[in-house]
Amino acid sequence: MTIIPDLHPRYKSLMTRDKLVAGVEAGITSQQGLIAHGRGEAFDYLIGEQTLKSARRATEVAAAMLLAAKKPVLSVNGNVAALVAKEMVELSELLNAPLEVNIFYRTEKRAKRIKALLEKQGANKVLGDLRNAVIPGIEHSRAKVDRDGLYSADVVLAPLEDGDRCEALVNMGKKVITIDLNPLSRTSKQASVSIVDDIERALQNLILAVKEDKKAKNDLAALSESYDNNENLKAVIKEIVSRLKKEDLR
Ligand code: PTJ
Repeated sequence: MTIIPDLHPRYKSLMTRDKLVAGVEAGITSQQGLIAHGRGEAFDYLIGEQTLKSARRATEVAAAMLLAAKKPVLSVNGNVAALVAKEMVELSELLNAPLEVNIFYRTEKRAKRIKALLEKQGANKVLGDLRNAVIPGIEHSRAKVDRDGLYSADVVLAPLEDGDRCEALVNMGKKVITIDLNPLSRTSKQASVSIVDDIERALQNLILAVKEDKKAKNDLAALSESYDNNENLKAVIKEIVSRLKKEDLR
């Protein structure tokens, strides 16, 4: 791992890159995951590396939806495992929801390593081994999931998800919550709730929102019923544009 001085102006971003490189070296993250992260970073620059108001709103709705779910399931891929394994385990405990390893560039070795990492962080229910059910409408190997997990879930948290699979899950009648820095991605447009934020910031905020909702006993149904994802994505773009207009480019 590179030694990065903590006074470096890009300290946080460089540390995150190092976590992903370590993920690749440990056989947890795919090489393509590094490229995907680069795309995310570019959007984070436009956003100003902060949580937008619209992302906060989506996060609050996501928390309410997950708490009101009968069978929530949290999907984990190689980037998510490298960056927020501990937080995904905490969220899974708070919601009493299983984690399911579900990866795009599938190898059995990588899936096993992700599962082992989650268990090392304290997870006691990690699905994704059985893959005894198929999501209709997508090509076979990516369609395989656990019958007791993603297949039968009513609400799915699928961060950094691929657009086709997001659409297929929505077509099955599920509510899909995604975390994706690109507000224009197919995933962001297909999802029921798109949190346009960095995965590390989003997970921290989501955990806080779930804890607050649990304490406050808010009207969870009302929170998510009044939400329109398309309108919220438009609000994201407005916030980005108005930020860029104010940016001093000299
Ligand atoms: O581990 P695997 O095999 O499941 O592969 C995982 C990746 C992410 C490589 C795979 O799902 C993939 O190729 O994803 P895409 O289609 O490139 O989409 C990833 C999306 O996540 C892009 O729209 C990025 O902008 C976004 N993204 C990347 N890094 C972050 C992010 N969003 C939030 N936080 C990030 N740190």
